[in-house]
Amino acid sequence: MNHQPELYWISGSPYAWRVMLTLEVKQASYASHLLEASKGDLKKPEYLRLNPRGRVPTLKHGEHVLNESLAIMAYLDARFRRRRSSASRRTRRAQLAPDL
Ligand SMILES: N[C@@H](CCC(=O)N[C@@H](CS)C(=O)NCC(=O)O)C(=O)O
Repeated sequence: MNHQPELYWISGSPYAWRVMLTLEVKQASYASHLLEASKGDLKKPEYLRLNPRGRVPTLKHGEHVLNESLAIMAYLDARFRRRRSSASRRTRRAQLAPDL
């Protein structure tokens, strides 16, 4: 799947923060949709179609729509491999093949 994940969130939500942290750890680029609860964004019909409970976070990835931060984190962990830095790749290669 080539779609970029889309994250729906509101400012100050620790549930959204932990999903954002997971995306950062995975170095996954994503589209950010900052909603405003005070403007009623969470109760608008187009958002309720993504999350009938009218809460954040919601992650949309292609045809998959996920609610509940822990479920989203588990999904991201399964779908996105963490990219290794070139330094850690060199260390790993040295451990596996010290003569190279
Ligand atoms: N169990 C949910 C909790 C989500 C939740 O409570 N989100 C709050 C923000 S921290 C929310 O959307 N509140 C808006 C509302 O209840 O209207 C999760 O882990 O994702």
